[in-house]
Amino acid sequence: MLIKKPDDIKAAEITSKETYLNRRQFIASALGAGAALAGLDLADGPHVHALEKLPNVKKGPAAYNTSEKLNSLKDITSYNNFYELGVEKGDPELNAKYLVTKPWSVAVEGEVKKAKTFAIEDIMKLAPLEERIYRMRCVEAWSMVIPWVGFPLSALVNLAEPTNNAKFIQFVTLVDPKRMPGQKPSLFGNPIDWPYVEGLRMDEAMHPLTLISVGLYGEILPSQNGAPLRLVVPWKYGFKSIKSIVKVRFVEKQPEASWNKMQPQEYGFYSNVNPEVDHPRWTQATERRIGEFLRRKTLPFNGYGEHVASLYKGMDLKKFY
Ligand SMILES: Nc1nc2c(c(=O)[nH]1)N[C@H]1C(S)=C(S)[C@@H](COP(=O)(O)O)O[C@H]1N2
Ligand SMILES: [Mo]
Repeated sequence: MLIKKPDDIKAAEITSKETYLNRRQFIASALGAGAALAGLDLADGPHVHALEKLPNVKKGPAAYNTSEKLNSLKDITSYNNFYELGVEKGDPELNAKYLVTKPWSVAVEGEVKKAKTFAIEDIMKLAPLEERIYRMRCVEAWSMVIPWVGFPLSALVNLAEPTNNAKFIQFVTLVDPKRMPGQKPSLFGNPIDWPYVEGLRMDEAMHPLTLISVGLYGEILPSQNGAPLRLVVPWKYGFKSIKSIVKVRFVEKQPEASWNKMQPQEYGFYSNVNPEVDHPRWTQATERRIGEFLRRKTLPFNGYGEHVASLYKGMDLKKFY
């Protein structure tokens, strides 16, 4: 059986994340040193970004933009998962200032006819920027509505001219402990085997809902949200939407993806939002929209089923979770 119920899980199988957090909290409170021990800069206070407005952003297709109430900029930039900037939800905002994103380049490589390294400035001009208002659903059962700015990943793929061998794309995040203090060697061990990597099947990558995002709320992407560019795949759990990308690698075989590699029985490669497949340790049938009190029902494919369900026709989504 692939999906285990909570009582089937042995202590040894509890995620590295949970062990890491418990150990960290234990040591921190035992020594009374708090976050300083983890090398995080809590004393400094949140970093206020001098964000830059993005010019010429057009509205995305109405069929894709949800009309649900947006989460506030504050919610979107202060409650984050970004382990490179720390493992607590508030850490990425506090450590955002370290993530300097100029200069930045992205290598497009592997099974393509036009391998090329792009400067971020050129990526920004690769395709017209659109506002895409998407529901985002984290595997930890919280969700937000975010007005992304970006362009379909397909624009980058088409430019690269994949060969017939290109069946998947792997994405790779920056490794640089100076700019990503969560990557510094620590007493508590590593929450993730850096770099953070993720992958999509080629048809998922080409789907018009799949974005390269370079901004939100009309401005350049704040560091804590994955500056200067990140993936956005709204029908999948949030961890597929990899941040601060430096490499886009076209490959023949299903590539490694960080959470899937660490805990394959908890996190599948596909990771489509599915209220019928519970996480072994909690339900995925409901979720908490950040800013709301009552839980909502989680929708299949996070509500994007009419657009994406056909990609998985004939696949057993309980097996390929
Ligand atoms: N490189 C990298 N990308 C990442 C993560 C991470 O830790 N490192 N966390 C993921 C998870 S679990 C989620 S839910 C989303 C959160 O994106 P947001 O903070 O912009 O809402 O980013 C994803 N991308
Ligand atoms: Mo997540």
